Amino acid sequence: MGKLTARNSNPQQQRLYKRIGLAIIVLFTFFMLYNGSSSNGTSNGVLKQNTETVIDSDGYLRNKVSYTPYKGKKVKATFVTLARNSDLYELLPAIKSVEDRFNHKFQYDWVFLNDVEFSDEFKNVTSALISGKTKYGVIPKEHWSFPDWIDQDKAAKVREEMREKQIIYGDSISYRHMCRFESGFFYRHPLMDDYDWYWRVEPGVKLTCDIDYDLFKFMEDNGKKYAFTISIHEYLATIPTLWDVTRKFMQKHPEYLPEDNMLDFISDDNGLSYNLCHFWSNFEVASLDFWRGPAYSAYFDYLDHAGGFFYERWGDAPVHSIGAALFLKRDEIHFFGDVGYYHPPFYSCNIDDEVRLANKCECNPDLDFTFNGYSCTTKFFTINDMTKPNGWQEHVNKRV
Ligand SMILES: Nc1nc2c(ncn2[C@@H]2O[C@H](COP(=O)(O)OP(=O)(O)OP(=O)(O)O)[C@@H](O)[C@H]2O)c(=O)[nH]1
Ligand SMILES: *[C@@H]1O[C@H](CO)[C@@H](O)[C@H](O)[C@H]1NC(C)=O
Ligand SMILES: [Mg+2]
Repeated sequence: MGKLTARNSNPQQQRLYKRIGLAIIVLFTFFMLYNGSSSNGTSNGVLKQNTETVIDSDGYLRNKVSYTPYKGKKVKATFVTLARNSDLYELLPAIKSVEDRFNHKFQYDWVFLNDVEFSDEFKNVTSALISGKTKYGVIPKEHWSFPDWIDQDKAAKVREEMREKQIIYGDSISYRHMCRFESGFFYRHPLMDDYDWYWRVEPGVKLTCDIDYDLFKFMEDNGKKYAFTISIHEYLATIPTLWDVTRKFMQKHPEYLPEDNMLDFISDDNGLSYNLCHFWSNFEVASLDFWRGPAYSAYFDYLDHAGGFFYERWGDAPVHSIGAALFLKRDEIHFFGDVGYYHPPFYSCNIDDEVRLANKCECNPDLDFTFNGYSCTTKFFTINDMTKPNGWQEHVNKRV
């Protein structure tokens, strides 16, 4: 009897009890540390990865990756990808890099949109990689077709001329529907109604650095509405009258332009002409409510009726960029210089060694496009009084 209490046990047993006590304390401490680090989601060393079978939004049972649930505060945000079924195997590495570098820590949803039904294979395979909920939507016909005010013969003639001039995608009908959809409709799709923020992802892109903080929450917490990684000059041949139409809109609706807008990013002569600078819209983290708001809605409508999506080849990148530069306040536009990003053929790769090593980047800083002469991000730094990193001049003439 009495043998099980420390008081009247022998020294050997007392040592054993001490060890058990110590082990309990160590285990408890470890448990608390584990909980602490997983609740801010930034310590991926302790994230548990499993697969689970879930009933997806279309009622199918699917295998899905699942991680230790993120317990920090999230915002209403989603990834969004417009894609064809045939884009699947170019898209998967892009999704995987976004999941591995960012999303497995935060587990945001992913919306897929297509002008036709996604295949079962597309849904099965993408779902298996994505840590958040996956949703698949078909685009309504009105958002992917010629509006009735467009003269189809005139549009066909333009495509033929552009084919002869070898203007990239100049002869394509589907590319025009895509640009019009991305300009004015993706944020109105019913599947996007659940969200305030989106991050656009395209086939063939890659994240080349770890992102250990929540980019969406950063936007909300810092009053940002539009963020980019790469900017560039547009081909003038695709948008000959876009600026004329934009100027007419500005004259009609001066009330939509805030005092402290970023006109100086898109015009070097106070609005007389467009300098062709635009944010490369294949990467965007932005506010859906900005596009849904009165200023941009009226602007898109005005452009759509002018017909340039079909009579020229207006891209969603210059359209979004002009909208953001005119209707947002200067400090609502953000450059994510710490997000390593690649869309063929350009990289955004921070030239500061410290940033790249801290974020475990895999990109070659020699290939960074940010300060290349054909980029507009140098201008973005200058007009916003931002300090350029040491060595930026060496990149101006680098081949990319
Ligand atoms: N559903 C659907 N998606 C499309 C279609 N055309 C393009 N997309 C998608 O729209 C986005 C932009 O198309 P891209 O072909 O990448 O256009 P881009 O980035 O200007 O050109 P690239 O340099 O070829 O990448 C991608 O996410 C495509 O998957 C289409 O006809 N149908
Ligand atoms: C997709 O998954 C469903 C449900 O698990 C399965 O029935 C179907 O055969 C799969 N289809 C393809 C093409 O992989
Ligand atoms: Mg692309």
